[in-house]
Amino acid sequence: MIKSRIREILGIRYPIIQGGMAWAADASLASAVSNAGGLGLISSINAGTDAVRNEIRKCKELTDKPFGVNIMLQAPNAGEIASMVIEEGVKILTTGAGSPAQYIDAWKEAGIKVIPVIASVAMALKMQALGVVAVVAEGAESGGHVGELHTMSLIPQVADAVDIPVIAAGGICDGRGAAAAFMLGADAIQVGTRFLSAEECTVHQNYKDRIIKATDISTMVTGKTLGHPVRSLKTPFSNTFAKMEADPSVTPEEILAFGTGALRKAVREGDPNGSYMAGECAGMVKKTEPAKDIVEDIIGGAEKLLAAAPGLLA
Ligand code: TUI
Repeated sequence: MIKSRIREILGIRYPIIQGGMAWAADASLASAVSNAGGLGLISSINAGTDAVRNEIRKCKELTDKPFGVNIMLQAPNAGEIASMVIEEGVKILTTGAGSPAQYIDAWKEAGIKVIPVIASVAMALKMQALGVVAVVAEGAESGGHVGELHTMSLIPQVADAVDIPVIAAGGICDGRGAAAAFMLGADAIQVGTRFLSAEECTVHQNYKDRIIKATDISTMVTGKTLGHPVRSLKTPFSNTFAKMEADPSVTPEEILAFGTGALRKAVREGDPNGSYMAGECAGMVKKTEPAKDIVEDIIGGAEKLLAAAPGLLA
């Protein structure tokens, strides 16, 4: 068993949380991960606030284990979601793509444990000062919206800077990545991309097929010129997006309009012209399997490697 403060804080068996992936992380996936002993998360990015509310209610029926909600702070309905999770009695929140400072007092008053996703030491320190229970430090290997630092250098710097537990994210897909994250000072890991291939994940089959076919060089980052870098699979959509960004005659508004709705089209419809967000480790995802097998493979693999670590010494 891996020692971890996070297991006790969140009431979970294994120190693994599932990424709150926009449009993809719903009650089906979150309850499967929670039932497997990790922490499942429901994304706030869905067909509106009431759709997210429904997913929370469904999840309560599908598991009696702890689960949480991820709030994407740049979404137009973030404020509405922030109140709705209190009404629904959600106990654990992760937040992404910004600072949750304006909501923290209300959430703490409601007894909610808040875990912001951060991408720098400065942001980790700000969040610790707000009284959050942990941070997810997310390296730029991740899929979706990314920061600048990568996991290998981000995790130890954040772990040195804060006293609260650090959950490592970005590029972690199997027992080797998990073991490495614990060695870097993490208390737990967050995994996104591999769970996209889970049997219980409701993304379109085309999305799963693209992840399973991906190789090491299948992802790219677009959106830097817009101040919103996003890692996704290389597709005609992402190539066109990159070309538009490089063309001075194309305005940011035109690029944004081109990108609007592209993730939903990929996740829900399998549209070849959609945005297939995925992390660098997509190339390591080889098959569809139950979420329970994914959790056990990652944690079991890490335990074996950590137990065998003295064997690495001469
Ligand atoms: O939020 C994510 N990843 C996401 S959100 C998302 S939704 C989307 N939909 C359509 C187009 C684009 C995105 C897809 N993937 N990860 C968490 C994360 N948060 N990564 C980095 C950060 C972050 C960055 C800056 C957190 C805080 C921060 O602070 C800035 C500041 O100082 O306020």
